[in-house]
Amino acid sequence: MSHSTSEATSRLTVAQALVRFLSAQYTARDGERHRLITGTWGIFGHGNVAGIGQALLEYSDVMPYHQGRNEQAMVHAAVGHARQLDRLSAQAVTTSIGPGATNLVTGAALATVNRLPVLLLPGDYFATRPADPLLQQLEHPGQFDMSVNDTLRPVSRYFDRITRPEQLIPSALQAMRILADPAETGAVTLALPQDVQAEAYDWPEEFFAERVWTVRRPAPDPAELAEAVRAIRAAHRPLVIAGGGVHHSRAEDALKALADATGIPVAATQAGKGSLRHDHPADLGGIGHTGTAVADDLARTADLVIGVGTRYTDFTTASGTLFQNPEVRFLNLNITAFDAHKLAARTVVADARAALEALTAQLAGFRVDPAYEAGYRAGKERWEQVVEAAYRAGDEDAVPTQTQVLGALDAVVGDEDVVINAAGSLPGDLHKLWRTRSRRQYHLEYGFSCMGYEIPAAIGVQQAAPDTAVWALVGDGTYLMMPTEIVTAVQEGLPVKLVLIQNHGYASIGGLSESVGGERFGTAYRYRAADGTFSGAPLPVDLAANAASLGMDVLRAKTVRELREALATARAADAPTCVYVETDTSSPAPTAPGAEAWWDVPVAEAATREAALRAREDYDRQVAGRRRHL
Ligand SMILES: Cc1ncc(C[n+]2csc(CCOP(=O)(O)OP(=O)(O)O)c2C)c(N)n1
Ligand SMILES: [Mg+2]
Repeated sequence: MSHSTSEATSRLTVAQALVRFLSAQYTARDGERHRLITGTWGIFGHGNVAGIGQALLEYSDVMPYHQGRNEQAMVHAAVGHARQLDRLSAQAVTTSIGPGATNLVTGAALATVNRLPVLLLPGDYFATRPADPLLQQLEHPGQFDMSVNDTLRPVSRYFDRITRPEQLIPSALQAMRILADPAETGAVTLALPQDVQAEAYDWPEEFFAERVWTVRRPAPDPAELAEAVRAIRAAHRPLVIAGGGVHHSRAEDALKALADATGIPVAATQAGKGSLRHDHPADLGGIGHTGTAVADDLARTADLVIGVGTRYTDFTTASGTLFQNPEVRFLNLNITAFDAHKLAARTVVADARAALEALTAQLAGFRVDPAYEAGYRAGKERWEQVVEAAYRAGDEDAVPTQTQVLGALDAVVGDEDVVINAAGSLPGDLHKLWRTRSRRQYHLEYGFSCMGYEIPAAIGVQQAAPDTAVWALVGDGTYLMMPTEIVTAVQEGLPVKLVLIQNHGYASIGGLSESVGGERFGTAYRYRAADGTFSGAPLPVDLAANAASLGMDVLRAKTVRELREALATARAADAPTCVYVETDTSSPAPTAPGAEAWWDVPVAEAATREAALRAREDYDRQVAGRRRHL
């Protein structure tokens, strides 16, 4: 930036300067340039209507505006968008003061947990404080500089409050740095006091110049790489765990090259599934609590676990019980040192693609034992039979089970279709069963597993991939939590597809409750019965009619046959379309394969009820299997 006193300036409000600045930011990776902020979501109130709102109007030719219905949902849409675009682009979200701002907290946490960029622009109380308290202001008598926006601090990777115009320049630059940093990214918050938003200032012209932020690919350190190569060459039963970092880095081809050359098998976390195509001979599908039998069996006996871009959540490690080989060691390739060091691993702190390419080059001549390879290939074939059995529909005129819904969807999707889900019983079923055909097809938000993510995320993905079929899979509980953005899809003419599965409550938490001695307490959507429990008839809600009332085309499918037809119609539709299906939950035999590995949900250590006492005995047995990897 020039420091000459005669530099050109523009007199703009802080809000105008921010919007104009954001419209000139770009990322670059692998020789391609992308708009960093492709659009701004907004819900207006007194805290942003005259500042940011006026600025978005003034700059609507360079900054697209999207209208949302719920602030949390706008963040979900932005997160879905950023994920689809490999974090090379993001969206901004502006809100009013008070409730509009606090509605961001859940979305911000989701973004930060999943390492996905979003720029949050909540309004804030007057910096000049002429008439406190203003509408919706929380007064803290002992901490006068506090506002409800401070709730965003712990869930943001960067937070600043712009209390003077000139503060915007360094802060906006820092905000872009974090958004574009593959190791640091997440929710970035610039809280904007409403008087400051409207204040004019003479901005140096250079502030608005096009700026390109390199999304770097740090190469592995040679010493770390040499250690990694030595460890792999010495391993007898190596296993790769592919995490979300593989996708973010676009490292799928590099991973495939490693698997092709070495025969090392690849299991995937929820975020990493699809790193290899499902039919690649080294792809073992999901790992951990919701993993496949072949992946979890290998994990139990692996002597070297190679984590690539994974955070090792409790689902992946089966709460510390999965890796049972007494000799097991870990080697982690990760762009963040924090994650690389988990499980006392050997580390390669680097970009996933750069690290995988370097490893493959240096592993020339190495291949796993043929017996090991033949063993996991046989296990993979056995698991494919499990998937077939879960998908198969015996009677086309019967009410489908949930796994038959997935089977019908599997038959209708194209290779590039995107399937979105976040919470309920679907994440487990999908992790075990879904046959992922392309790198961005499997879109599971499981870092925060937030009910309500799916529909708004589908909008954000559809904006990023206009010609792709985008499916949001939601349970009835999830639908009831956040159906609001259907209206946004209708308004924008985005042909998102919704598969709405009605099973009258929480199949997921109901099953979990039963297994931990909770006797399904509070997990069914039923009338309160005479004995005071929710064990009456299912509630008479008609979610299909609800979706139709919000403007969706709705297809009700009562049988497997009708479901197939409805899914095919939805896939071809050019308007937002909902396929509504009530699933058969009456069959005592579960249609989804059971868990292959444990998950730690602590059970009551003291109870009067038999179910809890029995569950605790099992719990104590499981805990005894936990290992500490040092
Ligand atoms: C916002 C939010 N609140 C609570 C939970 C805990 N939770 C996980 S799954 C679930 C029930 C989901 O019900 P539904 O969407 O009907 O799916 P189903 O379990 O029936 O498959 C709940 C309450 C969550 N994940 N997210
Ligand atoms: Mg349900």
